Amino acid sequence: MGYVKERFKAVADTQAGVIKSIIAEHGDKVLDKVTIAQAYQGMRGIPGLITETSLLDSNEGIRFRGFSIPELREKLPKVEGGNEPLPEGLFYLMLVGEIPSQEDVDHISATWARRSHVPNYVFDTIEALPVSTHPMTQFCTAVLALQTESKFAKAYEEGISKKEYWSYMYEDTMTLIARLPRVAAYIYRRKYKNGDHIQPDGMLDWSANFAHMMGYNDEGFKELMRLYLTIHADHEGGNVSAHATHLVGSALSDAYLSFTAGMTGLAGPLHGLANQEVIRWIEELQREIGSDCPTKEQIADYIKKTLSEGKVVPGYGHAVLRKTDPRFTAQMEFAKTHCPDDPVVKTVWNVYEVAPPILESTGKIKNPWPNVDAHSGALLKHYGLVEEDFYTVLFGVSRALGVLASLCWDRALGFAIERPKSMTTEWIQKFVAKGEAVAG
Ligand code: HAX
Repeated sequence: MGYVKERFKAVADTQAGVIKSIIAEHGDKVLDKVTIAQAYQGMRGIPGLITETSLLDSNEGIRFRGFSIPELREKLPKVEGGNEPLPEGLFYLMLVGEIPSQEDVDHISATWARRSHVPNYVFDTIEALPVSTHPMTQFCTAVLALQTESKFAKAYEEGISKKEYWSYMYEDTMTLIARLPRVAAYIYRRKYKNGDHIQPDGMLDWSANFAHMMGYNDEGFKELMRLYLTIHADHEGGNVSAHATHLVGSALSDAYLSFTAGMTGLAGPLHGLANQEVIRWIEELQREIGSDCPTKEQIADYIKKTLSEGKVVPGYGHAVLRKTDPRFTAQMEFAKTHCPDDPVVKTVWNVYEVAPPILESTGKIKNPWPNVDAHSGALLKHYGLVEEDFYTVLFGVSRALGVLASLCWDRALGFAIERPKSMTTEWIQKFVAKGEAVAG
């Protein structure tokens, strides 16, 4: 067993003991009430999930094992001469609960490089789809094709004890994460670069190798990838991609099946596809105004037009956050250092100045501030990655770190199959009429 796996098992065993006594001593304590409005409106704010890897505060933003994004940028190991955190380090932190050493991060980089070989039939499966297929559909299909490699599924079929589930889930997690950049880069080169593929470079870290296989060797882009793949990794457990992965995993579906479920959710425009939508919205704005750098007045008019057409302003709003997303701020800081004069970046910053008061004035949008997706496209475009329908795949590669680390935790803690209670409107009507619960 590798030493990271051993460390994970040791902390998970301790945590399992803590949870056991919490349930024994406090299991019948009530966390919150659930209103009828919450049941109808996306279960917003109902505390009903345990996710150990990160926690979201609506005003402060995400913390990974207690560390904010600025703290991670400072404390996580970096490549020599680099300024941005290595996502390998964040994965270790989410799994083990401590900031890793440089040696730990190098160990994970090397493990992922060693496991990154993708079987040819996965590429054949991708090739069976029309090139025009959306990259997220190609990505989900490829992950499903990889499922034939699942160690968990094989072991389960052969018959294993519940106590061993975590070990096979861990192995699948490490292999799947190792292979995702190769799969994603293959889809990128297939769709946009005439199938002119680039072989991996096992000496590079996970993000730099991904950039290299997509065909980007600029050091600034590699740094962007390290930051991007770190900040998109996790956003506690209730968001669609994390929850879908966790839900499907609770049926003991393996890492490949569970992660595919998360990715089909990430592909929705109200979730991960918003990064593609933001850049399209900005380009439409530029086209309509006939300028690369529309004025704040022109942007304001365009936002009002978008709202009057009954559309959302992509990149703004959030189900939980009520302030500017710190993932937006981290990208803004990166842009200030690397590309402050880029016209798309400047437009993103101008939208940031103009949009919140307009969105707030509608009186119904609960969070008028930008989310993670409002900035990412402008940075990618700056480095030449202009194919915006690929952006959600990048998000998906990063999201694997959080949702798969969480799946390892789910199996190590022996979490139960998820099965909340649903009701019909007739049930609600009877409940309201009687003023008390009616047996379902
Ligand atoms: N533009 C226009 N209207 C918006 C809006 C926006 N950016 N954000 C919210 N609203 C509207 C909602 O559509 C809703 O309208 P109706 O009452 O007519 O249905 C109303 O304001 C109240 O919504 P809310 O309670 O503030 O927000 P929700 O929790 O329902 O939804 C969303 C959160 C993120 C889905 C929403 O803000 C949105 O659609 N934003 C634009 C898309 C986007 O950026 N998504 C990415 C979110 C981050 C993420 O998951 N990234 O992966």
